[in-house]
Amino acid sequence: MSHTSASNNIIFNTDHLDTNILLDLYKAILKPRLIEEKMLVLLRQGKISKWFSGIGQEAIAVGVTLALNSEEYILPMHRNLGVFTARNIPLYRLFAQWQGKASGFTKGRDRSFHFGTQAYKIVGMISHLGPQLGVADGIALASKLKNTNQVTAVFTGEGGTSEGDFHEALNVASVWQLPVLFCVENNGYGLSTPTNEQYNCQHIADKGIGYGMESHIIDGNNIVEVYTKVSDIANSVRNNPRPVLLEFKTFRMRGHEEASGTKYVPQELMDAWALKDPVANFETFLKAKGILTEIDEAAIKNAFLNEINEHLNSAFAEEVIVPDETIELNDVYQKFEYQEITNNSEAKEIRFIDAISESLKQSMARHQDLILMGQDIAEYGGAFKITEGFVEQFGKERVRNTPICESAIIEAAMGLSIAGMKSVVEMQFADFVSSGFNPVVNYLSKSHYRWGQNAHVVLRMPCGGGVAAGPFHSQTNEAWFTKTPGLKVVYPAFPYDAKGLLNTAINDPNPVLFFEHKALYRSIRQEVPTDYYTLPFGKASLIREGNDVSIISYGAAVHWVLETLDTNAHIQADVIDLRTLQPLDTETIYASVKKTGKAIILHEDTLFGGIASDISALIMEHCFEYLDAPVKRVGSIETPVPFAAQLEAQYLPKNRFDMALNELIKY
Ligand SMILES: Cc1ncc(C[n+]2csc(CCOP(=O)(O)OP(=O)(O)O)c2C)c(N)n1
Repeated sequence: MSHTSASNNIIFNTDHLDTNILLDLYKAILKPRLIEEKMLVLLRQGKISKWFSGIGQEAIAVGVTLALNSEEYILPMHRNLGVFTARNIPLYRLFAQWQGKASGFTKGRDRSFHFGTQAYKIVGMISHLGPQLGVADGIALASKLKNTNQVTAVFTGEGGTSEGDFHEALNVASVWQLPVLFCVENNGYGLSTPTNEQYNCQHIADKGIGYGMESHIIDGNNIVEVYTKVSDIANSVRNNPRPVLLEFKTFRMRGHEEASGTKYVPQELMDAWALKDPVANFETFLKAKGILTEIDEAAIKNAFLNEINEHLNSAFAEEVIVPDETIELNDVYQKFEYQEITNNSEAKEIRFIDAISESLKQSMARHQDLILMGQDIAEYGGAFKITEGFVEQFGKERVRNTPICESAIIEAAMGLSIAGMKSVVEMQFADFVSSGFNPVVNYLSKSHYRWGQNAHVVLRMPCGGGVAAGPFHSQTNEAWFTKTPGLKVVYPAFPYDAKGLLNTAINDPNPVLFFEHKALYRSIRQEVPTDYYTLPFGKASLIREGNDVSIISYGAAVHWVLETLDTNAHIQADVIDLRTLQPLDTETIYASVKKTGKAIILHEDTLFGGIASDISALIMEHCFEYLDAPVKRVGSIETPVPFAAQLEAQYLPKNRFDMALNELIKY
């Protein structure tokens, strides 16, 4: 039976679909519409807060979701209620989520569609829109590496395609031939911005050619077209993994969110698109074909309305969350049962850089699901040659050269974690993490707290000055991250610590920023066990003991402390090498300060807002009665890191430390 028919403005070609599928599509597209209509009433009654309407766009979310298998991940956006309903999430959980109740998905910690759920293979957005696209790359990479023959679908509006994340994610997906369906819902406006102020080409699908990527334009108001075309494309991608760019033409029939209105949208545009309503047109079509009777329609709608009301009642009846600080704090990080691994293997004197390399190599051998990613890390061995020879040993699938796409690669690392794998990402220089800053501080750091999803990712950060490399290859930017709950920050000073702590970082399921000072790479040597071992986070090392003063430091600055003490034999100091900054070993600091009565903190970072400020404040708060002098901080001067050697020497605190220490001793 051929069902090609025009209904108002939409042609439904149902040649290959039987009646049951058509009715399933109808029910699936109707449900989010009925829920939204109810939400709009509740909004007017002041019973819910913000609402981002997807009315008029339901065919896309629903059609794409039904075209995928339930085991395949979908990464929806703020207008994609249809993804959630088509995956059959119990409605009370959605309602509870929107009301900030405990049986939602984020325990009241995030709003609207900002959540994911592994049970339904849905990964919700963060507000920044674009990062979803790179996360999809990571999930797809995992499925490609595991040969699961699955596709991943990710959504964005046309506004979101202007973000760098879009470009990076499509580029990476194409270079790596990842099975991702990039679904662009082109609904005419990004908040109030029309498409001609958003991009300057005819169709977003045209951009596919620039990425070497197949693309299609699909009528986003036609549920049959969306479902059949996406089903065909998804099948083809499962057999032949590759990314595909899909542009769905549609229209946003309501305001960006309900409070923002639609005054800036010409009425004739609204009227024209109202004629293309995806639900009403499909309903009319099905009735005209005798597939849907009036009686069936009433029964279906009644059943949905009853379900909505029943589930709403239980969400409204649920108690509000009673805040408990301990519960909140305990959910920031995934629990990590640290396993102490020691060995009696022979020790060899190696350089700092060799210790990092050994750790990576032994961890790669230990964890088959560990992937290394970074610019030039494969055959070339990385900017510092740390991964030289790794490709021969572990293959190019696991030792991955990346395009210069810090955001997309960090997002892809998040995606790998969602798909149950782990990764180490090498920043070529720690300075360049700023190009991937958003996913670190907003995606990786907050996911566990928001919806219980860990980010099993280590970012390796070759950092620091003293190498005459100027403002963009010398920074020590740990304070950008110690400020952000959800991240761990490790900063070793010695080869032994570097190896053991990097091994632990790779075992830890939380996001870890691992700082490696470049000036230490080839200058610091130490006896290090040749076999694999771990060291715990949050344990400083007391590398010298004395009663005069507590010197607290980390990274290259620890070596400046030791050099200074070598020329000041009259000073007997406790020297505390923090080793990890988050978690911070405050116990060791307090015990030492209570013993010596004096504390000085030296770090390479500039002082204002650096971690020395916090350590100083903590000492004041916890050890005030024991102090014989004000706590001293010594750091770099408040300028960018200068290039010329004599300027850099003035910038760095190394030469000022001696005087500051002696002043404190004399106080
Ligand atoms: C990085 C970032 N910039 C700005 C915003 C504010 N904002 C939220 S949604 C939106 C419009 C998005 O337009 P589009 O991607 O076309 O999706 P639509 O809302 O039309 O579905 C804007 C500007 C944001 N959330 N994140």
